[in-house]
Amino acid sequence: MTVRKNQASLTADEKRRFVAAVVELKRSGRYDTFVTTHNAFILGDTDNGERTGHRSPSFLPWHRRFLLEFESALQSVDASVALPYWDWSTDRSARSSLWAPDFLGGTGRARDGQVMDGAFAASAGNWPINVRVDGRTFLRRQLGANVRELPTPAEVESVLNTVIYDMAPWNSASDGFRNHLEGWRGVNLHNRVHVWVGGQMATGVSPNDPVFWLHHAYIDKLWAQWQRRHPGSGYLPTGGTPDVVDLDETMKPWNDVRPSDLLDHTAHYTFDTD
Ligand code: CU1
Ligand code: CU1
Repeated sequence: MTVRKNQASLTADEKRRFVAAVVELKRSGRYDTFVTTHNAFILGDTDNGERTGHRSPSFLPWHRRFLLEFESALQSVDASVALPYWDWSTDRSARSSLWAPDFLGGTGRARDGQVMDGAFAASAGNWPINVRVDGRTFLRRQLGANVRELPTPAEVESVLNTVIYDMAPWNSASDGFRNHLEGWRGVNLHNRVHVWVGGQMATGVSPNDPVFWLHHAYIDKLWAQWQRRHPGSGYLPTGGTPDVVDLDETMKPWNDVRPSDLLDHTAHYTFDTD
């Protein structure tokens, strides 16, 4: 069984294996298919059709499935690898070991935001940005430049205490746990972290930055914590709602999985805190 660990407690060998598996997916071309899928579902989310990946109730199950596919791809390279999670509420500094050269590398240089160290620096030759929103082919970050502070543990607590999963109008204007976690309303957890990292992370092609997976692994963990705290609350809406994915409707692009299939993460993996 896959155990997802806090990235701060990974051994040097676990970090090395994770980075090597990510780089191998990039080399083989599989990595960029994930970036393309994510960007399509950012764009698709803003047209008049069904909202699936973002600004909708299925934000959490959509990303749970997306992460499962990525983790499975990593494990096809190295069966010992699991997705780590980044608890940005406690590990909240640009000097964290997360950003060290032996793991994800650090912030970008002042001139153009180019990441200069670690395996994902342009100079290391492993990490061309092929799926991009502009002409820049290098990984960029501006840690803490666009928003100063990452969410605090008290802010996380306040969101975990929200009782109702989601509510009409089931979008970025909704009250409820999903939208407060996603960040369009209230204290803003998920969106703020994307902006704090900056560079590609602040765009639809955010999976170009490997920290995307560690950020979403923590968002996924917060969903599991919320479920445990509110056993009487569940995924909403349960049925008959236009333009969003109801509990038993299938999600694009997979079309073989429903939110109701993804409510129990322990069918696939556990967290080191479970
Ligand atoms: Cu996303
Ligand atoms: Cu995200």
